[in-house]
Amino acid sequence: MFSAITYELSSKFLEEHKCTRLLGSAMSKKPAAQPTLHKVIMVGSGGVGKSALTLQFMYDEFVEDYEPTKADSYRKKVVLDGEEVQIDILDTAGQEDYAAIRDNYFRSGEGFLCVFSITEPESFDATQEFREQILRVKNDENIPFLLVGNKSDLGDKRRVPLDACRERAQLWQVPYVETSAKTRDNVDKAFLSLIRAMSAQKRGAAPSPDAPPRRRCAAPCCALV
Ligand SMILES: Nc1nc2c(ncn2[C@@H]2O[C@H](COP(=O)(O)OP(=O)(O)OP(=O)(O)O)[C@@H](O)[C@H]2O)c(=O)[nH]1
Ligand SMILES: [Mg+2]
Repeated sequence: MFSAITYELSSKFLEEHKCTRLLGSAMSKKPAAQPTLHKVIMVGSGGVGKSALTLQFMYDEFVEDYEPTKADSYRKKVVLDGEEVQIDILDTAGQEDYAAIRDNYFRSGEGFLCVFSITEPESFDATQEFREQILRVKNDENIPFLLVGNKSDLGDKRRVPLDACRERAQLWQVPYVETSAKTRDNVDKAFLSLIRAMSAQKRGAAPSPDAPPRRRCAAPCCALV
């Protein structure tokens, strides 16, 4: 067996003795690094399209039927900026009957897609409560978080003005993106922007250009629309 200690000692020895070819072969025995795991939670009122967005991102398909979710989890590997990462998505229930169990789900989340429907002002209002609950449970104002206005294909039924969405995102210092789970518009962008922010946070690096700077956010930088 090739233990980590053996590996370290032998690489050091070979390096000191300029045995580059042998060093290469010793290095190839290093166990492959596991891809970083990012835990994403879908939150938002019932019927806004959390499951439809998740299924579109996972399997490239749109589900017309509405079947309220209890809680479903998904796993997917993606290559983000040249690095393979693993994403766990927890698709939670928007229906009020399940509100009591949300705290437990939120606790395990490392990043949140907070979804409302641009056709339903009540679902936009509800994002306020979801945000508060997440901040309370996570106790971290800088938790990676994306505000998502879904059903952008239903522009003629729009009842939440774009300015109001941008204003809220600016107030919260989070990015805003409009998606359509039906046409797939901006679906990858929403998930990947969030994952990029989670990655940056884990590395302790500055957030990606997609994410607005914390605490000082000018209006245009908040919108990914
Ligand atoms: N036109 C249109 N319909 C959508 C879109 N996203 C979801 N829907 C429809 O809206 C309904 C509800 O979608 P779901 O994804 O099940 O909603 P949900 O947020 O998961 O709801 P809960 O599981 O109850 O929390 C379904 O009939 C979907 O087909 C969209 O982007 N455009
Ligand atoms: Mg659902």
